[in-house]
Amino acid sequence: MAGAAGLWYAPRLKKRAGVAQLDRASVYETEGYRFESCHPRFHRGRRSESTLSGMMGAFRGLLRGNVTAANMTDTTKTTTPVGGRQPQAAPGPKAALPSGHDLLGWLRRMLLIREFEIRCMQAYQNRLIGGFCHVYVGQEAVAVGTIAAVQPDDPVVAAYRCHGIALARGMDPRHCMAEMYGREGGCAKGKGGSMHMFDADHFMYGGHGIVGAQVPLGAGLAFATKYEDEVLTAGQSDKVTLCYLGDGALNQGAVHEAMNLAGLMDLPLILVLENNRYSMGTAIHRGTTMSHALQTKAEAYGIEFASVDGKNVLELYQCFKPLADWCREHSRPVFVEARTYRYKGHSMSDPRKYRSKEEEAGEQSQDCIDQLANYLREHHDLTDDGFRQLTRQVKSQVRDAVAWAKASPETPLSELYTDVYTDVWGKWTGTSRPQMLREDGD
Ligand SMILES: Cc1ncc(C[n+]2csc(CCOP(=O)(O)OP(=O)(O)O)c2C)c(N)n1
Ligand SMILES: [Mg+2]
Repeated sequence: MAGAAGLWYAPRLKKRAGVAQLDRASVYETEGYRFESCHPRFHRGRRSESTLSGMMGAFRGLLRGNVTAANMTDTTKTTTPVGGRQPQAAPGPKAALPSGHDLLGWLRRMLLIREFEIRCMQAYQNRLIGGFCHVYVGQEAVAVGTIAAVQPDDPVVAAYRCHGIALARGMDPRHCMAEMYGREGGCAKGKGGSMHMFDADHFMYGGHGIVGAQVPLGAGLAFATKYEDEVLTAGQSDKVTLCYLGDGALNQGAVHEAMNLAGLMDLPLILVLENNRYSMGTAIHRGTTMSHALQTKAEAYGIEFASVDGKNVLELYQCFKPLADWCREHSRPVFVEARTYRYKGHSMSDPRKYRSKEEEAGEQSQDCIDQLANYLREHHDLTDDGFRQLTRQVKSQVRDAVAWAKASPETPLSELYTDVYTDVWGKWTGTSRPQMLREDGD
């Protein structure tokens, strides 16, 4: 796991980088265990030994039988929190909204994502796009509102429903569409497709197909930025990592391991839970404990929690921005549930029999694009004509992206083994023995 690997490597990295602070790393002797910590600054505000002795104390208590279900759940008692922290007071008041001009930019981006997705669905039905295809229709406000609240060089990592997030992050729709079409001009040379939108120039570290797999990666990214800032350059951690996950990921072990490390290591990680109510055909309450009180998931790891309306981009931004700023300032993780809905099926082959037409219509009546457009009509000078013009511009941009993708060459076979893994031991040439396995003179 990326985060754990980072922890293990920390003292060695410092040595390699020649950072004098290595000497200040501490060795703890507790309860018969000896372990070495990273630089004390890296453990800001917590004492590792209390974690271990607290755990050992609880363990001994359990053995003696004096820890019961009753006193384990008694929240009125203050105990030394594992990881040294409990969730702290929610950050201050809501953020101010940006200018009307910026809000128009958000509307344009949300329209772009929706049009992009509709064209993807058409192309998929016409068999021009193959493989998996999970569209983001209905969830546009989440990507646009959260990305507007962070800096352009803050790392972003997502699950497989990632076209919208990549576009919100600034990926060129041409490269995104060419990836969908499996063409050489795609962001991953057409080798990843729908689930693997990756754009290092925009600090977008991919869509990921294994449910929850991006969360340890997100923790690792947050660890890397923090380590670089605080240890290698002796500065302040000034980046946050945005890590998106679906409600289905809540039940993945790796997500909980990563949350534990994030809480324990004060990682500047923002987990954005896109709660669209379904994990494939399973409604959240059928597959997830405490689905009515998801703050419990974050509290368990001492992580700050908030739940926001994911269909109202203004409300979302106003709540989310102070949390993101707080995460950056305090270098502490936050967990934000964005309540949203996907209008289409899980993927292209889903007839949506697990939910009613009435439910869908009810959710769509609070459409995120309509809500923002209405606000701009009421509070700024957006006219119906202006809205139509915006829609026309976006349609033409997506038409251009499709034409560009189609004109891009098919990815040649010679690309089959390139960029798959870093060639640490020399280029893999198919039938020859990799360099690492060769004897001298081979
Ligand atoms: C580890 C793992 N288990 C199962 C799957 C199959 N699978 C693909 S998507 C999905 C549902 C995930 O739902 P959610 O996290 O809510 O995301 P959403 O599709 O709603 O965006 C499942 C179970 C997988 N890709 N990876
Ligand atoms: Mg879901």
